Amino acid sequence: AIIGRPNVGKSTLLNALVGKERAIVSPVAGTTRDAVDESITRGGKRYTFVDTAGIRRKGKTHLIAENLSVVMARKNIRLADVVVVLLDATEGVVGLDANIAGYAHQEGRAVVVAVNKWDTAENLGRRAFEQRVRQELKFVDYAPVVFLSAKNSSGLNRLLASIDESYAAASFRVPTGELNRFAQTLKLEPERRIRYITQAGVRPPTFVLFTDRKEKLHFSTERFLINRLREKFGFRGAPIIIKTKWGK
Ligand SMILES: Nc1nc2c(ncn2[C@@H]2O[C@H](COP(=O)(O)OP(=O)(O)OP(=O)(O)O)[C@@H](O)[C@H]2O)c(=O)[nH]1
Ligand SMILES: [Mg+2]
Repeated sequence: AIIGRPNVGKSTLLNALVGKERAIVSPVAGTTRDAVDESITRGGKRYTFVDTAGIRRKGKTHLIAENLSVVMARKNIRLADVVVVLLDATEGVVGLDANIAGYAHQEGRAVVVAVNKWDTAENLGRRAFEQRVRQELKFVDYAPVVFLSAKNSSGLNRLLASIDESYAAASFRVPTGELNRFAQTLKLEPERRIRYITQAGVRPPTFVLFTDRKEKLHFSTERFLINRLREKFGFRGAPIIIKTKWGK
């Protein structure tokens, strides 16, 4: 699913990926109302791309916590194997982009951050822009960042490669024996031992940790563990979920 604010170029990207004018493109924000999908086969793999309505800011009323665009986007996010969070290079990274990345993270999806309209912003420099992305989109620090121009169909191979990579990472399973040998080398908190760890699921990669203390893992300990798992096993593009259990 391609998600993002209105007018960042989601429909243009869908059309570029499928090689035809499937979705309506216009400079008016809010053009796409209903999700449009189209499939292609490439390198023996089938991809179904979903172009979604732009996510708008919450309305002024506080009674309705989420507007319809958010509800619809969340649904498309949940149904997707990989979420492409599309940014507009000409506008930089804004608060709403961070919210949108947050939805993808909360739903446990594999994520790729794609910076569109790079044809008009190349002078900004990739490294500097990626730094902005890292600063503003903290939730998805695991996501690869790619630069593209949907209008010129450039950067699409790199995007597809990142989509593949993130999906593979989200689907990766660490064998239990290897995982436990690795876990025994970690020092979590003083006087807290990992008795046993197992990967209970994929998409998203979910680990269940049995420890000897009847207490939730401290947030920083969880971060530490996630970082070590990433260092050792990759999982680029995928969130990692840790569940803690105790007892024998
Ligand atoms: N320069 C440049 N303009 C682009 C690019 N991609 C899209 N645009 C322009 O951005 C405007 C919005 O494009 P759309 O594809 O309709 O954007 P959208 O995200 O689908 O918008 P909504 O459906 O309203 O949410 C159009 O005028 C496009 O021509 C790009 O890579 N470079
Ligand atoms: Mg659109």
